Parts: sequence; structure tokens; C-alpha cells
Amino acid sequence: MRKPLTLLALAAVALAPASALAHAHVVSSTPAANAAVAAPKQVSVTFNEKLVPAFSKLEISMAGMAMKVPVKTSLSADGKTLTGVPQAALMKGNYVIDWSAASADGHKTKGSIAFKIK
Ligand SMILES: [Cu+2]
Repeated sequence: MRKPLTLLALAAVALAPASALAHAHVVSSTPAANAAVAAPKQVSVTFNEKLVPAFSKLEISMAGMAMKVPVKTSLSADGKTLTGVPQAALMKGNYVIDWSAASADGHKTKGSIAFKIK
């Protein structure tokens, strides 16, 4: 009776991670989450896998303000890093990077990264 159980357990393990690994997750960002920095010329968010450009973007806004900072976004050649260049100098204050990312399997993830300009 031991063998069939082991095979079932192996099958479950083999099936489970495939979908979990297929989603884009943040590996790092500049500025780092909750960092206090001098006004950055650009911000970037790097993911664990290649993104689909048409459905991946980031926005910058001041915390608590509805208005977005105008930002020019691009995706790196390897498809893993979203970069945003603010089109105006950023004042001191608390900011949020809101990102949304689509991986090759069509799954979308999103999140936000807070940082502070001192
Ligand atoms: Cu996925």
C-alpha cells in the first residue's frame, strides 16, 4: 500500500508548482520598497519572469493624491524590468509605484511599492 500513496504524492507535487511559478513576482525595485532617497531620475521594478509589454505597466503617484505623476514607461530587452522615467522633477514627499504585470501565460499580477523622496 505504500507505493501508490507515494506516487500520488509525487503527482500532486509535480502539478502544483507549475501554475504558481508561472506568475510574475517582484524580485527587486529601485528605489527599494520603503526606501528614503533623493529624487530619482527613473524608477524600475524587476520581475522573476518575462512580461508581456502590452499588459505590463507602472504608474507613480504621490501618496494620498489622485493625480498621477506623468511617467514614460518601457520594458527592458529581457522583458523582466519595467522602467518609468518621470517627465518632471519630483518634489519631496511620499510616493507609490503601482505596477501591473502580465506573464506569458496570460496571468496578471499587480501591486504597489512605497518610497519617500527626502
Ligand atoms: Cu500564471
